[in-house]
Amino acid sequence: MRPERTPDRETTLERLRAEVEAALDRALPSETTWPATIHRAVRYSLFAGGKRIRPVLVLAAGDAVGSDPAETMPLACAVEMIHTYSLIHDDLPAMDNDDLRRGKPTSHKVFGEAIAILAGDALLTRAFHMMAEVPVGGDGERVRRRLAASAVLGEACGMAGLIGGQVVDLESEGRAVDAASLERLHRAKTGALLGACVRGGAILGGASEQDLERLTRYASAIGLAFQVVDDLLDATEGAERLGKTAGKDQAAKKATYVGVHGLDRARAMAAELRTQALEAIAPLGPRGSLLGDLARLIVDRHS
Ligand code: GRG
Repeated sequence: MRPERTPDRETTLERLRAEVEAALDRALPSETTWPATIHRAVRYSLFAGGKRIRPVLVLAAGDAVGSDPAETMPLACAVEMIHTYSLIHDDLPAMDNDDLRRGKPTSHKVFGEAIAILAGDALLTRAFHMMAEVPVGGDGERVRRRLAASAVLGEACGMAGLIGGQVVDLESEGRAVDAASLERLHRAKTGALLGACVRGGAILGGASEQDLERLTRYASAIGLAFQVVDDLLDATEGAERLGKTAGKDQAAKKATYVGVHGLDRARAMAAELRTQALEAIAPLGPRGSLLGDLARLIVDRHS
């Protein structure tokens, strides 16, 4: 089913994306700043044309709880930096060894492995630096929320989340994986960071306990749906549309939803997760409309 999105909502998502682009640009030194190589490498990957789903999720979660975007933008930038670092490192020869990302040669192909590793490290470091940039003597409640959101982010990209998922993903190559292990792997590798976008955005926006619980259920569903759809796209779309090597999962004997459940079942699971996400935020009414659009976008996307 095609997503139902009104021109107004399309425009809102486009506007949020543009605001994220501008904030990311402001958050980083120019390419001529010393030492220029690292700034060129960081900017090369960060501005290579990512869809910006994660930062827009942060802003949408804040919007759902009535937050000013200025409160959630530092986290929006931080998650995109962390996501980009994970892609740069994932593409390295020691990991997935890929030549193409976001439609361009991968970082190590352009800058060499050492600088690609450092570009990833720089993005990860700048992400937490941004979260810590609260004016000294500033409002205590804002500091408390920043700390809480930073803890959520740290957990999501740490050993129980992104890193742990990547370790299990590497260890699973060429091995039979059962459905429960596959779900756990996907929830860690992909779902944890997406979950941190939603929960972190809500925390920065001052969500009530009840809204936070609803948004956590939403995040759990879209986090898994994102990777199920990624597996489907890898199996069904070409490299031109994806901007990365297609069919890689099967070639590398990766543990995927398509491999374990088959195409039809994987499609049905993605649709079911979209329904679960929409049900979780239904009590928010119009406040949750952007998050609803994003859930549809995540499941119905083609790249
Ligand atoms: C190296 C610590 C470390 C982790 C790597 C990101 C990752 C974990 C692996 C990359 C391969 C993969 C399938 C990751 C799952 C997350 C995912 C689907 C990334 C692609 O996200 P999109 O589609 O990409 O949002 P853009 O380029 O649009 O931002």
